[in-house]
Amino acid sequence: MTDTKAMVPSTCWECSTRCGSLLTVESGRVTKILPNPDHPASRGAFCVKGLRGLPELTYHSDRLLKPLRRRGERGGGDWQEISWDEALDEITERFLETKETYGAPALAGAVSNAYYSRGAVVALLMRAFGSPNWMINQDLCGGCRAVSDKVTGLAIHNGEDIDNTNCALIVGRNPYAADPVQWQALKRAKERRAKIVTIDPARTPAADIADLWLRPRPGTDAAIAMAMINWLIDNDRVDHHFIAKWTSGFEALAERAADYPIDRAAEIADIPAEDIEKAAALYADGPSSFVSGHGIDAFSAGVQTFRAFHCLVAISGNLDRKGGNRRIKRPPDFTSYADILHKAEFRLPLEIEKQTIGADRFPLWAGPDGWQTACHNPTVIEAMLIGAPYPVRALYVSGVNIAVTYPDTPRTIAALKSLDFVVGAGHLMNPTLALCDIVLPKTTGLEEDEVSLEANGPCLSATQSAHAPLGDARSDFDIAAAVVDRLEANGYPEARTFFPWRTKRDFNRYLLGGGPVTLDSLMRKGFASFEFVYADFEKTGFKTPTGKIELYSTMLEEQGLDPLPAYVPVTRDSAPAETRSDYPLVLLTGARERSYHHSRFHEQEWAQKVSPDPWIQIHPETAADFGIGDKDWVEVEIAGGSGKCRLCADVTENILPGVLRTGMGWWRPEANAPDYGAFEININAATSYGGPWDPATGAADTRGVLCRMKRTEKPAP
Ligand SMILES: Nc1nc2c(c(=O)[nH]1)N[C@H]1C(S)=C(S)[C@@H](COP(=O)(O)OP(=O)(O)OC[C@H]3O[C@@H](n4cnc5c(=O)[nH]c(N)nc54)[C@H](O)[C@@H]3O)O[C@H]1N2
Ligand SMILES: Nc1nc2c(c(=O)[nH]1)N[C@H]1C(S)=C(S)[C@@H](COP(=O)(O)OP(=O)(O)OC[C@H]3O[C@@H](n4cnc5c(=O)[nH]c(N)nc54)[C@H](O)[C@@H]3O)O[C@H]1N2
Ligand code: SF4
Ligand SMILES: [Mo]
Repeated sequence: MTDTKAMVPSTCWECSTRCGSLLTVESGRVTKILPNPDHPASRGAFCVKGLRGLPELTYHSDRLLKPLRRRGERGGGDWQEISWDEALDEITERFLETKETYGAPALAGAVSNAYYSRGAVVALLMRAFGSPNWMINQDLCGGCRAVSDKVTGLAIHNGEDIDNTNCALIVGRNPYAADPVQWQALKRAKERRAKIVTIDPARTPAADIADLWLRPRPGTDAAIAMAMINWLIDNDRVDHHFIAKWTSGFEALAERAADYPIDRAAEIADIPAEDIEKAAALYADGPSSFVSGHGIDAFSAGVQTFRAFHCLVAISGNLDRKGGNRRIKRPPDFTSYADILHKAEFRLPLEIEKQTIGADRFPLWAGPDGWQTACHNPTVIEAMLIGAPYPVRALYVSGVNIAVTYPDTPRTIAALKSLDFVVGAGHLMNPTLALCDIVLPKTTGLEEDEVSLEANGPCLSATQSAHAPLGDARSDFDIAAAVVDRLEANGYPEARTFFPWRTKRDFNRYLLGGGPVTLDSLMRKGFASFEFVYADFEKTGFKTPTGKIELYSTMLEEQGLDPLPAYVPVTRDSAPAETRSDYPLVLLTGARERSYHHSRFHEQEWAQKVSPDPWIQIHPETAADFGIGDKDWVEVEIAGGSGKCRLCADVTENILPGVLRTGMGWWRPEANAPDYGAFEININAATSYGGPWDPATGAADTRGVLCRMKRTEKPAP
């Protein structure tokens, strides 16, 4: 432990923005966190979750500091402290028992966010047991854009070059709440008079700063993008040189886009035709940067929607151009967490990977050729409950609160309860950990080292431990490494293949490889810039079957899917008339708030003060129609959903009439275990995970769904 005062440069990892930080450490505690103005990606941007959320979580009086074993029935809340040896022995033994009885694929992992080490660590731990099954929450997050990006060949993940752009096209993104780095860059762009075009059914700060705000019917953005493509082609505003040299399928795209004259798109999206034309003209002036968000991802037409925008980026010549959308840059020899998942030396035999749940139906998403090789989550939940396509009987959960953040909470909780053995790693008791047999105490972002590649900047970042872990907390890496040691000792030497590193330091060194940045120099500064060039495809080409940007996607075609982008009519438009009259409203979920990160920080008093209740935005006309006043509580039900949720009305013109908009991730740490309000104020208690699913990713509709509401009482505290 450090006794004297020290300053540690680090990187906040409470969200994937990953802002550079400066930690003041006194007597073994972090006493102050400041933004690091020198960090090339975040440039001094920061948020309250990093400033207050992280230290208050780390030093919280209820923090989990010892491994726990359930006593009595699952979810009964009776826990016994045990040693790490007992916990790790039991986990290894019970997982091996399940493997013996049902086969290795009966073991599954669940984790969030593949841009942290824990994603790769959980996948490799499952592989060490011989199971290809692990769930990641990206089908609910950025999965549709990632698959569209991959099949089109762009590789632009988060590469918006806002500081050099003339026009930011913000679609389904609320950077004010979601990403302070992006928000600051947009404000700088505004100051130097770059144009801002925002497409969002809701009025957000990004709509307020926009030169042009398009307010479409939810889920209709693809029609707008197709009309913009058509306008660019008709008005000869495309980049002919780029198209001829670097793309395939332009003629076919042009023909398809001709189906979307501006008037037709305006009608589909219910916005003025001249606004689409203005948007196309502003974007065509360029260089333009497409700033996309979750508002057009995570729904059953997410891939096609992104395909339309991605083709727009390509034909306008904005790919990897200064001020456009930069491709992912990396230092030589660097291995990312996603690379590890695909590297030959860490793979299971093909016939086993083919058994990954969901690989048969969504091969671009799940299994050996899938974007991250993970499972199709709703099908895994189903397998837990009904034993088909085969039984899944044991689960390792780390860094994801699935009882709150997966759609259809009642079904997720039933699935967790049905399992033979569940282990979870985390920081505080929550509705998911409450249903575990063993709970493991996890280190926080102040107690662990991590290396990450930042698309912004671009640069490498280092998170570093400011002090030794509190109590007996351990990192995800150390937990997995200790289980792999036990597997090896128990006669499974092959387990080591998937986890060759003994310490996280070895692992971090492995990521940096023989490149120009050493771990010591990275840690000393907290970040490292590296050289990069724009238009790198001139040297490398594109990683698609044709080696070109595939406006016409051969990978989608091979799967029997539409190789050209299109507007796929929103699911609700084809619902039976009876359903539409029973559920007359449209619901958007997932609006971000600055004080919470999904289900995180709800235990903290400051956050509860900033945002005490889960809100739902309702237009004044809609509120009047339903007899609902501001701050009334309403009960919401979703067509095809399996439950209800209570939310507090925010009557506001910021949302369209007939559309309701709410957040997600609500529970109350102070409420009764094991549910902690997960059935009451959590929108996922009302959503469905059961499809329709995006045909490429299997993503379910988390927005744009039919719902109904009525006045209700405030839930008891
Ligand atoms: N403070 C905070 N920051 C976060 C998070 C958090 O929980 N808290 N979560 C992080 C994570 S994991 C993610 S994925 C990001 C998500 O952050 P964003 O990408 O910004 O996504 P959302 O807030 O879900 O939605 C953005 C906007 O899309 C709009 N929208 C909804 N439906 C449609 C539609 O059909 N068309 C269009 N054009 N717009 C639509 C919504 O009204 C909303 O304003 O935020 C990250 N940052
Ligand atoms: N209806 C609806 N559902 C949604 C969304 C929506 O918009 N609408 N958004 C979706 C999106 S975009 C996302 S990203 C998901 C988010 O879903 P989750 O990832 O489940 O969200 P968090 O609340 O951030 O939960 C993370 C959990 O991991 C723990 N944790 C944090 N860091 C670590 C770590 O380093 N190691 C370990 N072991 N644990 C850690 C935290 O304590 C917390 O309990 O939710 C999705 N669900
Ligand atoms: S935006 Fe906030 S929570 Fe996310 S990395 Fe930056 S400081 Fe941390
Ligand atoms: Mo997300």
